[in-house]
Amino acid sequence: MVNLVLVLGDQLSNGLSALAAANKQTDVVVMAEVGDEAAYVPHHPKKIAFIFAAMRKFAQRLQADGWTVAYTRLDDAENSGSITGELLRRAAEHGAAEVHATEPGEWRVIAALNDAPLTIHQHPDTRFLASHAQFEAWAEGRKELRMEWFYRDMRRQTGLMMEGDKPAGGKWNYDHDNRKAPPKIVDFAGPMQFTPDETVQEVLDLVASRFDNNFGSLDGFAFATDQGQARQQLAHWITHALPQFGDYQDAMLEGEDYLYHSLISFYINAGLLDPLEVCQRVEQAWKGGHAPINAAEGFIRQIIGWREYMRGIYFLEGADYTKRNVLNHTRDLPGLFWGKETGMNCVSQTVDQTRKTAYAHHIQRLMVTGNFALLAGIDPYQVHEWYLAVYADAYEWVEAPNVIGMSQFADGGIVGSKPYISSGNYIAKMSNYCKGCRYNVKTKVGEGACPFNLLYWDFMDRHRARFEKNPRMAQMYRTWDRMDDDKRAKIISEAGDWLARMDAGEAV
Ligand code: FAD
Ligand code: DLZ
Ligand code: SF4
Repeated sequence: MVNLVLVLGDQLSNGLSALAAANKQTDVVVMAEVGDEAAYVPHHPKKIAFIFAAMRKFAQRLQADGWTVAYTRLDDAENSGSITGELLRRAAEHGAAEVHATEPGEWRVIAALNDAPLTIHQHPDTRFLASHAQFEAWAEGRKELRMEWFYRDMRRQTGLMMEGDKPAGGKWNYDHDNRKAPPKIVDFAGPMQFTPDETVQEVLDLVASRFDNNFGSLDGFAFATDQGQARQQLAHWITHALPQFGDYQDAMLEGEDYLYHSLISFYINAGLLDPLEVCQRVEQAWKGGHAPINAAEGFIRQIIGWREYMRGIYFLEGADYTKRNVLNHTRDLPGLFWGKETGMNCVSQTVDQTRKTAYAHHIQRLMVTGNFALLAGIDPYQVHEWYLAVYADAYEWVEAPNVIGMSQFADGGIVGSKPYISSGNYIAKMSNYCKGCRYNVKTKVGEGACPFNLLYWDFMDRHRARFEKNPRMAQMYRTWDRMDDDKRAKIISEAGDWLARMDAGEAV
């Protein structure tokens, strides 16, 4: 009996549960580059190129390892254009009875597999530390699902940076030491650059010819595209940047796209790196005295804490999560997210970097573009689709809770206890963007006022009923109330005018 084994573009892992459930001698692995997956949002060309190149190389590896692989290229004449279409076609071709799949990371694809007229076994995705049942049990009966408590359980479960049942160094969390303003000089040259080999070059030509109209540049593609290269990037980053990672985790510097960040989310999320192994390597570096505790703990928390927690929330909350909009924000996503000119240097730098690299680090995503979208009242579903499209590490299970939850507060406070909003002050403190800006961050209202300053108070005022009782926001409402009436009215009126000009397509 022949069965099929489905391997999706973000499931490029040796120990994948679908492969473990199959028989190498008799079964056929199905991998397919399909129009549906390439177009459910207008993905950045670098993201598509990365996924297709990594898929092709993973298929080659499986074949070398003795598997039979039925691989569909995007431009194959028989390509049906969808994952289920390809499964049906291959099932008929090989007379296959059933399909082994690993549960996809998106409700849309899970539903498509459930609805297909085939017997498809969706095995749990064991590349994560916490199963759905485990996360549900953790969430059960809690009033608030705070990441910190979940993270501590993950530390205990993995034993990472633990001394018996106590956290190494006596504290669970060293975040306090991870908020330094940007350094004068960044002594890390950034991620490794991998020259495209023949497989990658072929994909680049395909993507250039088919996805030329998508937002994003394909120029200078130098991502790792297989497990060996991804491991090299990890080792390179541990050697050269991990020691500084903690200190400057939240900093932003014009012209420094990467600072001390690891740039491994592309690889972990596609399956080329194993998250636990990554954390063990970082723990070893700390134990060997190569990196300070705040760097190692800060990094490990992102992976076994935030990453796992976000996935838990996505699957706990269900398929309607991306449609949540508790703040009733309805403004259309303005053109400046797609590169239209704006005088806001922080936004323009972040969007342009995104266009060039398909990457921005956490604080750029949260406190520049995300903060702006939230303050401006943009429809969170449109914001979600933008993030899903433009970042090479974006798959819905991780992107949606970060955007709908953490960044846009559209889930009403499941992920965050208060909205991540700030005036221009935060950006001025954590970056040098304001120096090159048309606006003045110190100006709160009137000529040249930083839009983040105007929009911040406008947001606070619009959402007073919801937030004024939030103890973490009460102080800001007191500050607002201390301003005289004229000033408050002027801020509201200028914010409205500024937004109207943006909506009308002016280069604000
Ligand atoms: P580093 O800063 O070096 O961090 C190390 C690793 O920790 C990352 O590789 C990632 O695996 C993990 N990590 C850190 N923060 C998070 C987080 N909040 N959620 C999940 N994992 C985390 N991350 C994605 O992987 N895909 C997304 O689509 C995505 N969308 C985001 C959207 C918004 C609005 C925000 C605020 C954050 C988003 N993140 C997303 C989280 C974070 O920005 C990226 O994981 C990180 O920037 C990736 O770059 P890096 O590998 O250099 O990370
Ligand atoms: C993101 C993506 C893209 C662009 N293309 C493909 C593809 O052609 N074939 C495929 O198997 N997977 C692709 N992916 C990844 C899927 O969209 C991803 O597996 C689902 O969204 C579930 O996370
Ligand atoms: Fe951004 Fe305001 Fe600073 Fe300009 S002044 S870079 S808009 S925070």
